[in-house]
Amino acid sequence: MRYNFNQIEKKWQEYWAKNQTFKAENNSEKPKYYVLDMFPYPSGAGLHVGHPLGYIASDIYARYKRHKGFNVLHPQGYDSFGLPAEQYAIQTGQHPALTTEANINRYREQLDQIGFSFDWIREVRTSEPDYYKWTQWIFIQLFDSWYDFESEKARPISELEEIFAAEGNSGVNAACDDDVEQFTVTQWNNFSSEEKQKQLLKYRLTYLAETEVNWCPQLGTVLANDEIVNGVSERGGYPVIRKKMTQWSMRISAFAERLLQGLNELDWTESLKESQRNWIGKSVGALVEFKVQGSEFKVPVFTTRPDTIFGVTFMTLAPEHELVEKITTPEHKSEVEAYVQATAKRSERERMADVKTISGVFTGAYAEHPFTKEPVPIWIGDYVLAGYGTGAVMAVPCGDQRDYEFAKHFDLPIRNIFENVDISEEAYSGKEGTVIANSDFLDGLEYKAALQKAILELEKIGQGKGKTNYRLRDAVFSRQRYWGEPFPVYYVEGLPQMIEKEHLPLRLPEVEKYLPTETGEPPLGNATDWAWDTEKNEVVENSKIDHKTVFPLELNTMPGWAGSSWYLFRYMDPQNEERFASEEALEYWENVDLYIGGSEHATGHLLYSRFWTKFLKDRGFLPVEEPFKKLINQGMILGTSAFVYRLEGENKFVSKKLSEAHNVQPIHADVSLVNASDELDIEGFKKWRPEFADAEFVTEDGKYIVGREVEKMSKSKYNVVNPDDICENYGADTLRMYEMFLGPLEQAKPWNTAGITGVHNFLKKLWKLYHDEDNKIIVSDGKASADSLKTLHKTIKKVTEDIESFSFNTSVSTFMICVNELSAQKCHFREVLEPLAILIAPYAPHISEELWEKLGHDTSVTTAAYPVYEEKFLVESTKEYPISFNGKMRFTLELPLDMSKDEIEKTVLAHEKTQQQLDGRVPKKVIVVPGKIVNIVG
Ligand code: ANZ
Repeated sequence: MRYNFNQIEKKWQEYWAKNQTFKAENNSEKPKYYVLDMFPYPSGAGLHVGHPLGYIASDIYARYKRHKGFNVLHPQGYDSFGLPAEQYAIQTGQHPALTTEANINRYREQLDQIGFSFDWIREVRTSEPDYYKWTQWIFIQLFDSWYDFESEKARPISELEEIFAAEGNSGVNAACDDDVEQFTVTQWNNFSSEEKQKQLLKYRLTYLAETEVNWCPQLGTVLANDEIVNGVSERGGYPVIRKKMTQWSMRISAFAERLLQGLNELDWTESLKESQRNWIGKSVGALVEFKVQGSEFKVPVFTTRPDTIFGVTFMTLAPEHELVEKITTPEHKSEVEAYVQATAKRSERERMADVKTISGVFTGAYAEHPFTKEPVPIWIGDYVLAGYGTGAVMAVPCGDQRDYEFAKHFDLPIRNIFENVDISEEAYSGKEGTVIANSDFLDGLEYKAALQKAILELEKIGQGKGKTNYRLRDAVFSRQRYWGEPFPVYYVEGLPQMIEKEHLPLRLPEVEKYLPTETGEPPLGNATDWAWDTEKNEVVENSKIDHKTVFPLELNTMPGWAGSSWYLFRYMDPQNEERFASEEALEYWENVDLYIGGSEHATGHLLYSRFWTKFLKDRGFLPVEEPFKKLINQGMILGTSAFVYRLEGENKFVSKKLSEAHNVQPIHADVSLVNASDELDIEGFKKWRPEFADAEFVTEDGKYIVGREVEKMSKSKYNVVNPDDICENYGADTLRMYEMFLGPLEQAKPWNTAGITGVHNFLKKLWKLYHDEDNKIIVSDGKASADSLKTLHKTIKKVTEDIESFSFNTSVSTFMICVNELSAQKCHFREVLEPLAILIAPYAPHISEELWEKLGHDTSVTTAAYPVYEEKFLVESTKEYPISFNGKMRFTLELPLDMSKDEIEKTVLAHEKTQQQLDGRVPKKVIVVPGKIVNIVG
């Protein structure tokens, strides 16, 4: 074989590892550039060809930036805590650390084969104690902080204590729990230390609270909103119910406005920014207070439409609203209780998604309209969500569709207060109009003016004020799992205490079983040594717990997103034992310049890491406010599944054509058992699964033809293509270029192994340009032709533009055209082939290293400067003149563009073809337009 890719690729992979070619320096004269991939969860299945797509794109860019003179940081690691390893441990009893380690080793082998330019010295693993020590440390910092809306930043909790001791809490504008009560300086000073701790917990950025959570019984854990899809768990598809539990939460809602504003500075796609904006869900409106008739109670509601206050004909509370129990009249009690119980079974998502079912009950109580003082019946209904706004609405059937449907259904009054809104129309919801409600202050006002005026009047009577609301909820941070970061927390009298920094990491204990305990405690409840000795500052046996010096430790662990929220900073200085990263490293690298990963992280990981970054910046631990400056989502690579057709109830398969005439059940066949002409390897298929060993096959012309369908690439669909096989058969350089060639990076595209030979042949052709028939290098030092220089420079121009705009698929085709042209020109000149080897190095790094070495270099091609495009090679120096006789074009003639008029005339007349045309006649006139035409008359 002339182009021996297996040998070449192995050689250079070893060279890069040995020479630490991709080691990034933490200070350098060069400008810095940080390219990051979303690090993988090392699953047992290994990588398929869909996984490396984004890694290849970022690797091309990282390599390109090195050629361009940047000090590039391009690290890789593993998000190695998580559910699958734990579930495997439950099934097999194998420690998750062992399976994780084995999976990581497999991933590493696969990644190494593809020739990535990762700086492996900086590898991080979120499940390693020297990493999670800092995740625990960040948790402690959050516990030690509160959010001040005045200065719009997180501040140390000690400063809040000082404020309380100096002026009480009435002047504090902080993010806090809803049930905070006001206290004076004297009251604060008289609080016991326990009471003080309880008060502070209501302000801390991570806090313990009884919250309504998404509980998944089958998984035995709480899930975050973004871990639930269509009402079931994203992982496993199990039902999720709502349940009250004491949980650690993160006060991310304090950062809502900054998370929203920060988006404006980011170079992310609009669609991604939009999904974060929706998730944050800012609404500007008012808080209006309704008094409950005949009681002390008040119902606050959040509305975006205070202008509709005169259209209120009833109120609706969420069934979970705390007032429901208190205001329901005895006659309605049993009906209300039954309804509350029934709705508890439905998840919030389900309730939001369901716009058809109308259900609710009357509480028997009435509120008083703030202006008209008329009685307003109070209902409960599950279209009102407990977790949004105040969990109660002022219902306006003329302005809100759901209120309208509810009123219709229960025959409640509907009052149109708008001059120009027709509520008999189907979709009038959200329409704005001039108010005509017999109100002395709103009538005649248009929407905006009415809105402002209503708030003003509500403020006057002390029953309302302007309010901005966010849909973003605080994030539940506890999981009832084993394989996650332990909280650095022990409990004294039920109150959480932090373990001091110098005693971290708090290591995950050994347990017998990875399941919850018999009493329903999380798996850490199975550990026999899980108590904190505050004198020795170490973990001791549970039997030593005396609640004097030895205390119980927290049994929950942190969620999957803890470790991934800050990993980008650890890569900057991964071995640091004193700090999560040194100040110098953080100052130098700042944040990620280019981040590539899947779009499924739009609202989870990407929002949480922005939150932690802002927090760490506020507390002076980071110099930047945002983690990822530019972000690209790679599209999914789809698999081409293969189907065989089993006759209903029989162990007999019919070929594709015959399948239409029968009652068949399509079954996935492994794509490795099918050739490029869709023919099934019947014997292989029989061996593949024991139940098919005796199956019969009805063929077409002796062949069993499978059906094909494009689906998500996944192990369960037997359509995965293994990158190892591609590397073995065609080489990593072919794999890299082919993955890019498939189509635009951000689009979904099907994998088709048959297409790979085209790219492979291209690389062989590239090899041939540099070699003779005997596989000897034939590059010479002479002068290349103008054509070859033109080919080279137009390639430099196009490929550079393409890389800069992340259009990698079009660069691959540009390379193909370039190599075709140079081959046709028989160009073997160093002047052209040397720059070409550098140009292609980011895409096909192994072959270009080999060619570079053969060209006589003793340093890696990665150190070579990127070729510079020169316009002059593209400028035409000659012109193909059409030569006409009496206006008729007869032939063309190539002449230099700088020839004078006279010279052109002489040259044309002297040409033999002109002589032939004239056939002895003397032309009357010769018209020459330089750079355009020559016309001979006569
Ligand atoms: C009266 C009104 C009149 C409303 C009108 C709308 C139109 P966004 O924009 O999503 O913030 N709402 C408030 N809290 C709710 C809850 N917990 N569950 C369900 N709906 C709730 O929507 C705010 C609007 O949604 C509020 O304004 C309230 O209905 C409703 F012509 O109040 B509105």
